[in-house]
Amino acid sequence: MDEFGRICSKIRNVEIQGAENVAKAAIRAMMIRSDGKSVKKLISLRPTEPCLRNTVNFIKEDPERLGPLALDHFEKSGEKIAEYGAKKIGSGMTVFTHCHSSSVMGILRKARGEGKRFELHNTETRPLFQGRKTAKEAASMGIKVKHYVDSAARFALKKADVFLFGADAITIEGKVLNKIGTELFCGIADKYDIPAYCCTDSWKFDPKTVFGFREPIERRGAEEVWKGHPKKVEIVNLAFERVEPQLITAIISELGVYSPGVFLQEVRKAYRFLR
Ligand code: RUB
Repeated sequence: MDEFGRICSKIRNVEIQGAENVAKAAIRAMMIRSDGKSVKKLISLRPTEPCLRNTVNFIKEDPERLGPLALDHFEKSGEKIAEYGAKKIGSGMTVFTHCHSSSVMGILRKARGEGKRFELHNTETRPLFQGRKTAKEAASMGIKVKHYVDSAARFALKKADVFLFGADAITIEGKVLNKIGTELFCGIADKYDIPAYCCTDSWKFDPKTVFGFREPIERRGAEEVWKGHPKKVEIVNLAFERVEPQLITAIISELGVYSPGVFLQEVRKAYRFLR
């Protein structure tokens, strides 16, 4: 297997995970190969990833020249998201998060770097345990971490002041797709009046949804959940779920901090082809 193939298999098996990391890996892959077939293959690896599709489309005419511009976009956006998001965290607060989002990690790093002392409650995120990556990284930043099994999320969230989560896709209806469990936890946050912020680069917006394309939800292999499960038991391993905009306090992106409806207006202003 060559380097292109190795990157593809790491994306497929979630060794490279999180929408932005997947998009950045695709840039590396396209520096190696960017013919039509390779581009199609890259896009097919994770179906609920408009950031991957947007990035590939942005650079495919000239990956050598445009790849660095895309990376520069992610870097500058990340700084802005961290700056805006860190304002939502104060010393003595407890932050709740689910899965592993580089946008959320950037916010935690920034807030910690500003000298704020806060606690992180996070879920393990079955079946692939991305929550462990979050917990390890946060602990190495000097943040006090309490790690919970997914079904203890209500308990963990009730004690939190703010819920920060990432995004894989944002649709024209203002729905956010993120790791399975996110809408369940947003409903709990709503019940306890805890603000729930989606932290994301605007490249997660899926322009295809403007034309009535329904963002698909990736269904992954049964063996991730239960190896050797009884044949008569169907395993439903959905990677993501849709969060209704009413459950989202605001979307924190490089464009600013806006309710989902206003975020969409800002996206329209920022990307001319959507006007
Ligand atoms: C990861 C996940 C993350 C988003 C955002 O799912 O749901 O919250 O991708 O991540 P998976 P980022 O582990 O299945 O890829 O902020 O890094 O783009």
